Amino acid sequence: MIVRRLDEIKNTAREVTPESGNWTSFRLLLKCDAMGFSLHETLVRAGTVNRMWYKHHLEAVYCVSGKGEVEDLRTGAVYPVEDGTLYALDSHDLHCLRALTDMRVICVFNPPLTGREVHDGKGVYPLLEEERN
Ligand code: 9YT
Repeated sequence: MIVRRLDEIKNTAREVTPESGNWTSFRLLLKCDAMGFSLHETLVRAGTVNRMWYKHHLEAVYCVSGKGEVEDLRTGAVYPVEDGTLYALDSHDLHCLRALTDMRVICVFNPPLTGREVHDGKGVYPLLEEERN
């Protein structure tokens, strides 16, 4: 059994902030944990606009605090996101998450992230095979 607390992974390699500073993600479960998915708590900072396209991954995002909106960039549909809202990118949807306040979201990725992925210019994470702890 794996038991892990957020405060144990703060300031470790499992805490990731991109160069933009738009968000910080705490990777509670990664590929190396061999669960078949990764699970993250992500703080998305107020006022940020985050265009993402997970070409290689499915992602589910469950908001537990804050307010924002997610736009499906294919259809133009905009959905409010707040405590209790889930969105699932079941079609590798190109999307944009706008945070109106600081938001805490719980994210699940399949296949799991290794923890070393960095968004490219299109907001895509590459598919990485190697792991690190
Ligand atoms: C929903 C969101 O903020 N995605 C960007 C970061 C992602 N949650 C991650 O890499 O953990």
